[in-house]
Amino acid sequence: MNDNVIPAELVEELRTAQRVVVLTGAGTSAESGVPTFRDAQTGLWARYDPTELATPEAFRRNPRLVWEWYTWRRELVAKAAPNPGHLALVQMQARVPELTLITQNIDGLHQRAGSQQIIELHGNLARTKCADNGYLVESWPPTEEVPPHCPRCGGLLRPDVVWFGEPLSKKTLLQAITAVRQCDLVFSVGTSSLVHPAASLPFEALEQGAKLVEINPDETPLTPHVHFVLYGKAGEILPTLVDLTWPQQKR
Ligand code: BV8
Repeated sequence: MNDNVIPAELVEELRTAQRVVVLTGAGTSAESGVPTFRDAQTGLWARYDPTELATPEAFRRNPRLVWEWYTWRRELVAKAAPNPGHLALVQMQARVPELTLITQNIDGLHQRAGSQQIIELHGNLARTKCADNGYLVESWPPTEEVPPHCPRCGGLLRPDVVWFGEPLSKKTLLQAITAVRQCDLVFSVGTSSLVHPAASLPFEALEQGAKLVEINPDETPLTPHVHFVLYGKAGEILPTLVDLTWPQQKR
């Protein structure tokens, strides 16, 4: 990753920023070996479209299939490790006065990397909740049933994630909107910027004068609106950006 891809102007913006927001998508976890939504699902799940499976309708129609899909993803994530992109965001958060990390990812890799002040827009696949009452369920008796049943009410258990067609938690969304409305600099990293309301957050920041940076190997609907586009992988660009901005503290 050569340094000239990162403009000195951006380094200066980051060095002087008071409030930074980073919005991440599946591309941030790609270098940890976690397939993105847009990658063809690997192996067993190749024939399913994630936007079909990640819905209440799919769960109603075939709760076993949906539950097994999340079990497969949970096991895949358990074997994955945070990559240099996740770790660079931890370094960035240690050096800017305030950094809010808004993630669309449900893999918990930002937490495992050590990031703080994380807003999980779409939940976390490590958490399980009752499909009928919505409360979190930490454990349940061993069972052959797939999905297992809620120990309190007997309803089905489901992952604590936001499916397509489901509203985000109002509190979570308000936290994210507040953060983008008060920041100087927003990074949109590894997201196709297609899924709403997450995809509208950078535009909220733009409206109040924040500078926008996109880090992605490809163009997205956000690209025409950003101040800096860094074409490439998060796991390469973010560490380079951090080292360029705070060279004296090279890792
Ligand atoms: C809601 C959890 C309302 C589950 C997820 C038309 C217009 C606007 C909105 C809609 C519309 N039609 C329907 C909607 C609503 C819908 C939506 O936005 N649909 C899209 C498809 C158009 N949104 C919803 O349904 C949301 N809810 O609107 O509710 C409501 C209100 C009241 C009452 C009832 C309802 C809920 C959306 C949340 C869905 N859940 N995840 C799970 O994960 O199983 S979304 C899921 O998909 C992810 O969380 C993420 O948000 C999205 C995938 O996007 P990305 O993260 O961007 O990943 P993707 O694979 O797409 O792209 C990867 C990118 O990384 C690429 O750009 C690639 O180039 C790049 N990349 C690859 N490698 C790297 C890299 N970048 C950097 N480094 C690399 N190495």
